[in-house]
Amino acid sequence: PNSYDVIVIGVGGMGSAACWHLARRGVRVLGLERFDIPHTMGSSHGFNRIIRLAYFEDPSYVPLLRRAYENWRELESRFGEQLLFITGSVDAGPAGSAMVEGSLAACREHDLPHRVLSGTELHAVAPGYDLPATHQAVLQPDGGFVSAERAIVAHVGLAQAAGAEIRAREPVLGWEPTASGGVRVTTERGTYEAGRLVLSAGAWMGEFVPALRRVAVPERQVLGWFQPKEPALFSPERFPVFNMEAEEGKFYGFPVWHVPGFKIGRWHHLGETGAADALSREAGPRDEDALRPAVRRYFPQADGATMALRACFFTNTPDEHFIIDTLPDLPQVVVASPCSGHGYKFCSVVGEVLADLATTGGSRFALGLHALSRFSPSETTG
Ligand code: PYC
Repeated sequence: PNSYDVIVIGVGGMGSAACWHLARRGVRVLGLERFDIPHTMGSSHGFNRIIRLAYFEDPSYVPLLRRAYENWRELESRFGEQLLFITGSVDAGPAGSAMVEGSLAACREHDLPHRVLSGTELHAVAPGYDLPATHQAVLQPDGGFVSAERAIVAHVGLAQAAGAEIRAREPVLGWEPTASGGVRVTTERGTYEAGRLVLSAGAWMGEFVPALRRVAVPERQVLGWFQPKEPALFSPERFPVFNMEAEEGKFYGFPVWHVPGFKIGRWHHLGETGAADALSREAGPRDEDALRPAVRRYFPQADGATMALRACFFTNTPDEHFIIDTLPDLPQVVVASPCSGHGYKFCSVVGEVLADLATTGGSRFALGLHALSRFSPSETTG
């Protein structure tokens, strides 16, 4: 009793996917979640998250992305509900900007279909956009969004059907390695043992691994939804998801879906970092002020009444690449902090990678970009 092959701490986007990929292999898995499943306290709420193939952050994400698309498709067919919505994606900014150049580099290196449009040309194709004529936009047809909250429900439901035990509202108090090379996890309700531990605790990562406190830093983020004057211009059929660099900051956004508003966020919003439980989850006029000028200038047809505002978390590494690794002296502990604001789309493949690391110690994907060894000792010590 109370003994498993793998315990997963944190059943959000990544943890739920890990539970499914472990359970489907016949692994005895326990998933522990401190909040509800799904919940609105972490990094996966607000209905949807962008997925895109022309990865401006680094072309080496593209193989992981290709597998992520395959796994999302498999998940939605097993779950019986559409989870992946293809709208095309736009990466825009002044010619020569990092986003445009990075997106083009990924397209060239991986031979991705794409078009490069001026702001005026983009407006002709997608009239919800009103970018300056001098801006460039890389339009890639495979981009879109994932139904993020429903995908957690899908992963958990399939994991349970395959035998996983998932416990919500059970905060973990701590974990320790055992003499036999496994782990012991203590919660508010009991003590459990397992051969392996997967830590996918999002913004609470540093509380479970103090060495990660400086390389997995929670940041408050706010999403806003604004009523379009002409909603048809912002429908998923006519409005590709976007990331853009502008004078006012870096923004990202979505067509109207599940809320009667065009959805927009600003990367690193107001720069508020701190411990997860200390960051406010309220959202108000200051947050709207950070978003409204970009709506007015670049999406004037969406500059209507505020429909909703929601705070959530990024968990940032210094280079904004992920952490997917085992702990240096504890190979039985897999740590996953694949966020830095752009991780959700990868849940379907990261769950598989975490299951590989927990069962075989390796992965068929090149994970060097996401290794803990890239941080200097001063970043990962007390
Ligand atoms: O991955 O496109 C993305 C994204 C934008 C903002 C946060 N994540």
